[in-house]
Amino acid sequence: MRTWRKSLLHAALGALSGLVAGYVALAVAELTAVAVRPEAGPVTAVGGAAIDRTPAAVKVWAIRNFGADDKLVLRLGIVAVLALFAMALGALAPRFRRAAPAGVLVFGAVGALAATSRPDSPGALDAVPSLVGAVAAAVVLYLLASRLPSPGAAAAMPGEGSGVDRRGFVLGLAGATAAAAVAGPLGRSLNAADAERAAESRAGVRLPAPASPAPPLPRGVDLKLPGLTPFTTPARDFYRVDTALTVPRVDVGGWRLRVHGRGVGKPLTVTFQDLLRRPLIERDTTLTCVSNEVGGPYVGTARWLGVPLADVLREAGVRAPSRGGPADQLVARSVDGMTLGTPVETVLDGRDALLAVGMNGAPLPFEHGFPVRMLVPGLFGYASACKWIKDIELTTFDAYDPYWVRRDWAAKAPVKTQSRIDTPKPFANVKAGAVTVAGVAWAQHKGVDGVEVRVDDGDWQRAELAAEAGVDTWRQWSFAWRATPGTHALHVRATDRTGYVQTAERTRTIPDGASGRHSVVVTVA
Ligand SMILES: Nc1nc2c(c(=O)[nH]1)N[C@H]1C(S)=C(S)[C@@H](COP(=O)(O)O)O[C@H]1N2
Ligand SMILES: [Mo]
Repeated sequence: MRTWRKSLLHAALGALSGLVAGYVALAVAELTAVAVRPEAGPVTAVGGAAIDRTPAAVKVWAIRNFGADDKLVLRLGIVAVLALFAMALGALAPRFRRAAPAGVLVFGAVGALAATSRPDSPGALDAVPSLVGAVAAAVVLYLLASRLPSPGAAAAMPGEGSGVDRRGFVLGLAGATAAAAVAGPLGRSLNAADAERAAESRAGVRLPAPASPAPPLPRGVDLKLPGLTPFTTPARDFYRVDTALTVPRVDVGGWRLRVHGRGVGKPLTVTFQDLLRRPLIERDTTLTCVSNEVGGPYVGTARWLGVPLADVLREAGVRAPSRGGPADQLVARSVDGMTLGTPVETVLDGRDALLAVGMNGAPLPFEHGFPVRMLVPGLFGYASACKWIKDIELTTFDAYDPYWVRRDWAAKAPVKTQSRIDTPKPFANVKAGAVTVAGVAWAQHKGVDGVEVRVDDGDWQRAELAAEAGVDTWRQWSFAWRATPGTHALHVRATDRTGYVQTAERTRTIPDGASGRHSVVVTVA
């Protein structure tokens, strides 16, 4: 065999060794993470750290392009990058027998740093899975590479063939692959056992009937038109926005909520059962994300069951700032280290702020915050709706910036009055004549008073409003359009109960939510 061909072969075998070493690293790290905690696994840790450091604009872009799949795309990306680097290090390994395995350790260090830097990391222990995985991979790479001749030695190898210790290399490769193929799934299934326990604990939850049921929905809140979003969003269709790479699965038996901080005369720690023993209320409330573009999908309405947050705060001795309380910001912390800040005044002003335990008649889905989440009608989710909540600290806006505020989002974030055209869809082809234009409008805690539609540059015309469920929910609307042939732009605007007419001025989502009007272009034939 010619020398360059041999070198190529050795590099290819080296790359293969690198790939197997990378596989070993992930599998061993995953197994080690069982003993530490699942979130300390390198892919989850690096992904989480990446999310923490991603500029808001990129986050919004990722959410827009990948939707709920954004986390899967991130994971695949991390694994792909790791595989590429592992193959590159492997290809260098025959020539650099010691340096290449040392390079693997550098990767382990990156994983370890990422894991310990997460806001929910309890500390140095989180570095262990990445480091153990990296050491295992370095050993595998070193052993495999020593079965391959180094480029200089190749010519000097006696006899024919490639100069590879074939038996040793193949056995080593097969052995390492087999070990990883056992360790990885074993780790994952042991981690899954925790998730299963949490799922069982959720299945065992019996939600009591509310002391104050939701007011019955008036007839006609739901126009049930084809293409129009239903009034109540089924939990499986409810938008999901969070930074959690793996959905936290909390065993409700061990769950506690602590209430403490400035002006908390009587700090509390409550269990899930403690919450269920309190008088529960049920309310229909619309939740919106600050990252929702004009016309976007991150808004939904559900029937939430929960404990009035104001009751819990008053029991803890908290007073509103307007009554001399020393804390103006409530910081909610989740089990995954998220922090969200809410004005104390809003929670205590009489609106139905909740520690929610139920959504549409069932315990919260894991994706939406099981066992308990916060909800404050009238505020964007990032400033009020902490999922997987475990801690409430009373503090001030001056003293503390929560997660999103540190990333340049506004500290206070009331929902902006908005409206959306659901049907016809953008660029739809419709027949000339009677066409029903319909959508939803929201202005939580103010209420929607009117919706108007404009065709092209015509006059604003009043749309029909569906019945109103309450000021905290969205409202459907419809408009009977006499469509004439040609291309037309349909525009919508809402007026809320304060008399404010939705502005045409477009702003970006950051720092405090998009403004502007939704419009849809359709072709009429
Ligand atoms: N723990 C945690 N809670 C969170 C978030 C998060 O990233 N982590 N995101 C918030 C944001 S930005 C929004 S809009 C709502 C979305 O709630 P949903 O996913 O149930 O629709 O949750 C809020 N609560
Ligand atoms: Mo959000």
